[in-house]
Amino acid sequence: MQRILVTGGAGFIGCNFVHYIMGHTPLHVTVLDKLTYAGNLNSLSGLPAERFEFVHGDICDATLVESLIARTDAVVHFAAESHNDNSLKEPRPFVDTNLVGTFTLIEAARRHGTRFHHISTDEVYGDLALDEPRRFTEESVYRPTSPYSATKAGSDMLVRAWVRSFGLRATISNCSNNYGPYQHVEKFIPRQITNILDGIRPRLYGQGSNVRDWIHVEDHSAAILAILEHGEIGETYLIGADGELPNRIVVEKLLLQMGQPTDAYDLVTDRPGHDLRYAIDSSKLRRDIGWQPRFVDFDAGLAATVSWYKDNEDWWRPQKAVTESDYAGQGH
Ligand code: NAD
Ligand code: TDX
Repeated sequence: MQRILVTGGAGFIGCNFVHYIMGHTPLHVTVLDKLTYAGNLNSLSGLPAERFEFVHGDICDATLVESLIARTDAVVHFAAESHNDNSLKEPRPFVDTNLVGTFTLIEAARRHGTRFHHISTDEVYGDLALDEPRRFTEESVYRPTSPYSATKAGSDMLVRAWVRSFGLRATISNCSNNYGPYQHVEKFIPRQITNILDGIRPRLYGQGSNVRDWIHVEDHSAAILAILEHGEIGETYLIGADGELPNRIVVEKLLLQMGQPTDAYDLVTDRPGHDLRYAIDSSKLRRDIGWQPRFVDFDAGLAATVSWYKDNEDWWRPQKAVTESDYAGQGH
């Protein structure tokens, strides 16, 4: 394997993965990204031209996808519409990119016999009760609840069918909530950090009791590379770092770290259909591939993330006002 195609490489997890690959392998990386509101070329600045190429385009463009896959050894597919709140407002782009885009990529990959890794989410499994001892495993039943998670579930099913029917050489990973640098300010943690920096009180949906299972984005990148190198074709791997926390606790930690009273937040209108709790059992990945998370101290990871947003206002500032005015329109 010498050349990889990374779709969605100008987004949050994609760009972190590209930086990880540059630092940990000799691979050549081509990024294919449409640069939607969520894509940012500044996240990829300074990469060595001899090992990195950026292509501005749509994963639904079959001709472009065909030409790129013809000259690549493996595809790592991140590109997606990724935000639940947007999917509740305007689902169409989710169907186009997450379903038709994935279909377009796997059609080309099967024609060329190209190794394919599909990036997905724990949200395909629906949600868990707060007091349920069970966590999601690779055997859990698919029960997506939002337009976002339904289209991600559909894309997983397409990949599985292409493996079985056409011999596509694919693996799938379903990861829990990521945090770290370069995450769009629409998402929970960067929204609250940049709100506090701007003197706006953090906004918790509902009662703030929903639980998310946090993993540092660099641990996600390491897991993807390990699966690409050592994963078994046709297999699904769940990625998680045992980082379950209620949203309210995360906001209290941020307020404390940023020198504010820990009750200086507001409860706002809940998200319709808001999933209660996600929790990942990543035993298979740890056992079969030998991966382990390195960022196990959440408070330290959060503090580093706060520092990153303080030091990189130029990166997030252009998106902040439009994101907040969009949220205001939704009562959030
Ligand atoms: P993101 O929204 O930050 O980035 C998505 C990227 O895809 C952007 O650069 C955007 O321009 C690009 N894109 C969108 N539509 C495209 C199209 N039609 N053609 C080409 N490029 C297109 O998303 P993210 O948070 O980095 O998520 C990346 C992947 O990881 C997604 O597949 C998501 O479902 C999955 N995932 C995310 C999380 C999380 O916590 N953020 C957790 C598990 C899985
Ligand atoms: O202002 C907010 N207040 C709030 O309480 C925002 C933006 C969110 N929330 C809550 C909703 C969720 O319970 O915080 C939690 C996290 O919200 P998001 O950042 O929107 O993430 P989530 O809906 O959990 O989905 C994320 O993880 C799984 C990613 O956006 C998905 O792409 C990924 O698949």
